[in-house]
Amino acid sequence: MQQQILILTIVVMTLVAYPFWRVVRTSQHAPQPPSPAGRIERMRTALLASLAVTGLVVAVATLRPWPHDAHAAPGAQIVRAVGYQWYWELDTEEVTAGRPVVFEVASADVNHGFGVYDPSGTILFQTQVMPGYVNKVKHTFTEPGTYRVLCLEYCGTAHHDMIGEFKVVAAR
Ligand SMILES: [Cu+2]
Repeated sequence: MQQQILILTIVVMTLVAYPFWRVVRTSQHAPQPPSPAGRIERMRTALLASLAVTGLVVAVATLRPWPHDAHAAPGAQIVRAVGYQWYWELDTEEVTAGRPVVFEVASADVNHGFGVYDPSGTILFQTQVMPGYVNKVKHTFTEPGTYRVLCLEYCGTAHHDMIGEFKVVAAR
């Protein structure tokens, strides 16, 4: 499903970008009046181009460890989690550090957000929890401890109470 969404996103982005590209291409063919501010224009163009390249590089670099590319690697631990108003049900209470964990997350009722926090309360990753979908997110825990799952999508009166827990234990 995520693969199809990615392909759809790229296709739609291409369709949206095409008219802009056409306008830019067409405007370059129009005769340019001699401009005293030509140097500034060139600098502006260079700045915009460098910003675009920087943005692309940063986006690709930060998405490289793509957490949603959660194909079950050999040796991965699978944790199935279901969100309910207002609690989490995890089919595993303990995972092992140093081996990838694939969380398969679903909802029994409304939209929730599956946010995993380390023992110090720092969020590690999150994924959306939607009725009718199983979203996968992969993470390899390095530190043993008690981790918490908090709902990150307002889902009703006891949303704040929606806290789950699991343990990460050292590899034996
Ligand atoms: Cu919630």
